[in-house]
Amino acid sequence: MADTSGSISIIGVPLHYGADRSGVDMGPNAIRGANLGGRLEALGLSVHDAGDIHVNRSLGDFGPVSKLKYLHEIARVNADLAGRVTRELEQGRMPLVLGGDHSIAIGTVKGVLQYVKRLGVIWFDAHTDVNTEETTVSGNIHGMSLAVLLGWGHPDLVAVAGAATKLNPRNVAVVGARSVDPGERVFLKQQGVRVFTMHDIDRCGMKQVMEEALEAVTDGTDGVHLSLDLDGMDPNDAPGVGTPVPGGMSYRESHLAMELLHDSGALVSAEFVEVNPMLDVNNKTAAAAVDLIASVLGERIL
Ligand code: HAR
Ligand code: MN
Ligand code: MN
Ligand code: MN
Repeated sequence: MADTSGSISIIGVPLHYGADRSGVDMGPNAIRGANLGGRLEALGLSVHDAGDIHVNRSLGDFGPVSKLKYLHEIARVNADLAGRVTRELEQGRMPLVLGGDHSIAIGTVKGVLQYVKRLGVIWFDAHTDVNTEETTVSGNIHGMSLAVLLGWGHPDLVAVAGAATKLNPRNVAVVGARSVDPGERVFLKQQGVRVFTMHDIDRCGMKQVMEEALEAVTDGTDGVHLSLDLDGMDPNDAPGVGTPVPGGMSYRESHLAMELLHDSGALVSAEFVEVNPMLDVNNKTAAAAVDLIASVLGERIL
């Protein structure tokens, strides 16, 4: 596997259809605008901005057409994204994907899986995103992306980058969960996905939780992807998200999680999603995203 540690490729995905709420499509530029490039260059990294994946902007006029809202455009954007992510890895660059809503994890992770076959995933989120067409109440695909990555969901989504391209549930760890739908609970148990809830973080602390999560995602894998939904953080620290849930991970806990993930040496790719500048307060959430990105890529206080 190529060493991508010194070279980063930023890929923006201005997609909001998976959340069916506008604003989150402006996430990539809000994160770039919070001095992302400068912070990464200060770490001695070589930064390449690959620009944005094209999203058809006019669909909003027609509204969602199926139970899974905007299924076709979401599948198309994710197929495009998967190809781009694979190419960046092949060229020796670490993909850093900026959302957009969390449905883009389908493209990012499937793109990484083309290159790193045995991949672990840390899913930092208030939610577990394992709904399917059968269990979803909202019809929003951002609540289904992890299920799709495990091979479950609408065939058009599972087919992105090939239906055989999927994660091993043993190597997936959700961190920060506090809003899980009844159908998701059943699915998580059946699949055997490790879920570290806020209760676990309260009781054992982030250090122990991350140690256990890292053990699961590095066991028999060749690399780890970070899928970080900003709503995993507490809404006081990250107010600019579409589906805030109280009682989340603090700014410091989130930082510690990033630092421990960096120190594992296993990170091969990352994505930061669900930043909605229209709901943000003084760009606090975009700035927090940049702080966490810098941390997971090696920034330290001293
Ligand atoms: N579980 C709910 C649903 O399926 C809420 C989805 C949460 N939204 C996200 N994903 N931001 O983490 O609609
Ligand atoms: Mn390029
Ligand atoms: Mn999510
Ligand atoms: Mn979420």
